[in-house]
Amino acid sequence: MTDVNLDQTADWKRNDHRHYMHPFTDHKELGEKGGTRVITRAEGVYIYDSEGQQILDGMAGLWCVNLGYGRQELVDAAARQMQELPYYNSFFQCTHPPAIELSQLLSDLSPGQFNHVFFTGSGSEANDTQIRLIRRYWDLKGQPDRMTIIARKNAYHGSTLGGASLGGMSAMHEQMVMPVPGIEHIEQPYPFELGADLSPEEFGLQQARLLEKKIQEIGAEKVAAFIGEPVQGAGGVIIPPDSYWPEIQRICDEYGILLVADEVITAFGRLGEWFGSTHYGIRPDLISFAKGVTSGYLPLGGSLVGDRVADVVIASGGEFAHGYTYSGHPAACAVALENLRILQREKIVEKVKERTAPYFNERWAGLGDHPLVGEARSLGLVGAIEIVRDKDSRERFHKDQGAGPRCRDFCISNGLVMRAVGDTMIVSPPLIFGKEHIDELVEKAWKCLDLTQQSLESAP
Ligand code: PXG
Repeated sequence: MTDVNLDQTADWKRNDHRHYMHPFTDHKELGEKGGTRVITRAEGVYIYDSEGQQILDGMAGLWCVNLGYGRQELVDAAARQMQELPYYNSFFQCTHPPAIELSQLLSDLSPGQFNHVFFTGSGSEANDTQIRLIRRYWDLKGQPDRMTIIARKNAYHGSTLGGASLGGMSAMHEQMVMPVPGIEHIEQPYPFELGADLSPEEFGLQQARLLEKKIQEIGAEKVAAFIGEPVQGAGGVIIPPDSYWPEIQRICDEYGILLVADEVITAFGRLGEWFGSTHYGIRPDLISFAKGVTSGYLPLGGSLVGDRVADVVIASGGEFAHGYTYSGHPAACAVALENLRILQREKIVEKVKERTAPYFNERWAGLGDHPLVGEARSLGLVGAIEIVRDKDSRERFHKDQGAGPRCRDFCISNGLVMRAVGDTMIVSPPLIFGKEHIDELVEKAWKCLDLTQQSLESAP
């Protein structure tokens, strides 16, 4: 049990407010609302704050702590590696065992066309790497005019200049003086928001064909690649209809453009497969990964480079002028190796597919009966609920009423982390969730929806 020291907590909060600039945070508003919650420790699927509250982590940290907290093997792997070789680079004709072994294991675990890995420190850097690889590929192919990368609105591909430019977050674009040129966005496959009365099958095809339309508009000879998350995570767990991805694959094949799957969230078991691409039956040329590769214990990301690209970028010779100090960091690679071996040894991906996800999907769907819920959707171990004023018309609450943020605040004060994306509530629990955790998650979510409804009625 954490020692509860309220003076220390007040001190932390004060200094946090004074000195610590948080990611994606309105500090003025945060200060007015009483500041941050100080998380001091975690165990299994629970986090604990400095005031002694136990909170069920429905988000696996930030979509990453897939094995849960407190896995001693991961701690030992990091400590052993730090003792032996805490750092060395892979530039200048050097390498080291953890990076070699991890690239070999990732090649074994990924679909057959992947035999090379480029390591980065994060998902954003992984997507920046994809931009560099795509441009290098088309240059070497003698088609340098293939410059445009097509991405989607409301996609999240990171916060570096490249990642944010690929992403389709308008709030981020508004703050960017210089987005990377040559990136175009098409509308997303979001059935609840945009599907109107089309069948899921029809809507999926319609949204995929926006890619074809865009390619024709730009001119196929100028299009380099399409990038998408198999399931959009930060955008609100947007699960495309089954017809969507096969049609995207058909279009990429027909026009010869590269397909990039951003699997920063969906890789390593999240959708019940090692890669989300496998769930949707697509054959990407490049895959971005991060987060779950180390269960978040140390930062690591990368690009899986498919043979189509590797055969050109590597085999043509010449230097690929790209790399980071921490590309293939030994301690991060050692943790990733141990993390992936645990997933293999304990058959966690198989368990998610056969047991955990089916139970989660069934219980989560039950939230659709709540009067405030317009839709409860899930796939594998990601889920979303849409808060609405009217179930039939899907009418939303007024933005100023902040229905989603209210619900999120009720959740955390009732011991549950559930994120709000506008009025869409989302979860992505650790893959080690048991039935009892799913029951606790769903029961707390229902209770907090009740509290949200009461509060919207009493103070709209
Ligand atoms: N691609 C995807 C699909 C992601 O979800 C990134 C790239 C960038 O990864 P890094 O490691 O650079 O953060 C992400 C990250 C949220 C939230 O609010 C989601 C992410 C990051 C921060 C916040 O859900 N995803």
